[in-house]
Amino acid sequence: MSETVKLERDKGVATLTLNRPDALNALTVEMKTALRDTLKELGEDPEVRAVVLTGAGRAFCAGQDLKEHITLIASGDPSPLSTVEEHYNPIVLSLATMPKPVIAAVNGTAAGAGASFSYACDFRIVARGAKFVMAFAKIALSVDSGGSWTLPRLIGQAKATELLLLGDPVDSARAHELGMVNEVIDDDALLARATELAQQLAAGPTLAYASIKSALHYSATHDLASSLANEGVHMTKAGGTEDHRNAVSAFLSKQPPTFVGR
Ligand code: T3D
Repeated sequence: MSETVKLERDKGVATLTLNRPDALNALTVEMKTALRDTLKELGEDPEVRAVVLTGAGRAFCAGQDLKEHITLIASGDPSPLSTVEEHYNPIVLSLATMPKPVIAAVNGTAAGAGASFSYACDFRIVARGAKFVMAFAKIALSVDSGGSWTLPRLIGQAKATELLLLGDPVDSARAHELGMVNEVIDDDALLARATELAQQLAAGPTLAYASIKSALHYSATHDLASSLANEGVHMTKAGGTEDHRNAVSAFLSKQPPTFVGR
């Protein structure tokens, strides 16, 4: 795999580290391709039951690598025109719809598509020194990587509009107040906390988590009646799992449940 994305596995937890620290983990074609393909593999791997996404060095991810971007545009290469479709969209869909929990361990600045990646994850555990910058309009771009969908759902339309139009940095304390992030942690304890949460989730009912994620996504764009029907489908599926049967038996015999992810 490309050196620009590091993958480590420990029991059920896969940790992906964006690894171009000198460029604040800005996204090149090589890195976007590696991230897209690795996320797909992790989604399909039953041994992986939780994923952590983080960045090497002082940033989480500065979004599109603008040096590569401008070089490609200047050379007449058409690939910048298709990168949203080819890279950003599949990456975000993998993060958001992965059938297992995904945690963004936001270790530092998250800008542009880098910020949007974190919004697509199920949890954002954030270093005290981190900040979010919706940098798109500052360089006369629109918004991508799902920021127009996820951000208003996290903080409401008015604040999302403000962040996207003004592009001012939001520090970790403000992000927590706004409801953008789940936890703010001292910088040097961030990865340990994100890993602890990932291990807890990896020991959980993976198929039930996948169903809950899917039901939440469905209900975001459907009415109550359709969402109720969809919940019924998921409940039937979850009710048929080994984890459900074992957890109910454990509850009735006053024992802690053990989840095998099936
Ligand atoms: O075609 C398409 O659809 C394109 C898709 C685009 C999706 C996007 O993500 S658009 C948004 C792209 N990202 C940005 O506009 C963010 C640009 N960066 C910044 O605003 C700031 O650098 C940060 C807020 C991220 C961090 O600020 P600070 O003060 O901590 O660091 P710095 O000094 O600005 O940057 C340090 C180095 O990283 C510097 O390099 P140097 O001068 O030391 O050689 C800087 O150029 C480099 N860097 C930062 N961001 C990027 C970058 N290099 C390439 N691309 C970047 N995005």
